[in-house]
Amino acid sequence: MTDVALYHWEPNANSGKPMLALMEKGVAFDSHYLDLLNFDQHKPAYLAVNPLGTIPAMTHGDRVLTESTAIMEYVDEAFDGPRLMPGDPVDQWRVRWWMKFMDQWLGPSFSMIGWSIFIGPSVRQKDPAELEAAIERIPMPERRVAWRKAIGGTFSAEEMAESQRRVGLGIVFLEQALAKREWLASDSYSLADINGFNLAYALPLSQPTLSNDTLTPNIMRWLRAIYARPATKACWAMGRTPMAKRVAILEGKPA
Ligand SMILES: N[C@@H](CCC(=O)N[C@@H](CS)C(=O)NCC(=O)O)C(=O)O
Repeated sequence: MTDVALYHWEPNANSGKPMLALMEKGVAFDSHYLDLLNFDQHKPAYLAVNPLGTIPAMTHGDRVLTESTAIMEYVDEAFDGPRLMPGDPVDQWRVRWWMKFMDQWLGPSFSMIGWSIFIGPSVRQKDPAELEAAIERIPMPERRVAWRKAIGGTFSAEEMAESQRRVGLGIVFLEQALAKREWLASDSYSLADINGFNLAYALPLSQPTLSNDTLTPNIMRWLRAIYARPATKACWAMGRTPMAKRVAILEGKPA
């Protein structure tokens, strides 16, 4: 019996953050898989949980919690299990620095590339009238814009180039930080690592010329170490799409 329910899509980006935090803490939860490619997140049953129609959302008893990073912090505070926020104030600052950097600056760029190469091509063959009706049901205007661009393949060359530039710079920042310490923000595994893994787990596949064993050995070491954790393995085993299955690249031995 659990009074925790998580509404999520794949172990990836925002959905994967609370999934992995809950699993690291050993918190049992009822998993409600929403198929983002089938627009489940805009259907009345889910809008009753999160009227914004974005995933993830978590319920704990009668509390409804949204925003993936804030949910992770709640999970760490509200439940027993290994601490995912370090105790030292400077380490805490570094965890929050990375999470802000990833959520506000780097994550949206990974997301634009993912929506352009995976989400759009995965749905655009559906009936155009059905797609238009599905888009009209999206509560947030900015999400309607993202869906239209993904389906139409109309992210501009400038915005795609800017996203690629940010991803390239993010890889440099990650490699520099991971050359200094074992984990991203402190000497212990933390929410920053969970956040980062959700963005970066497929880097050696998605950005092979920028991230590989030769150019970014510390990122590769870090990704493999996170994927070797039992909670990560169990979490990514919940993936249903080819996107989450890309994590298998981390099973290979270093070159
Ligand atoms: N800032 C929010 C963003 C949530 C969000 O936009 N999630 C995406 C999936 S990663 C989503 O729900 N997209 C569905 C849609 O736009 O229809 C969070 O971190 O939870």
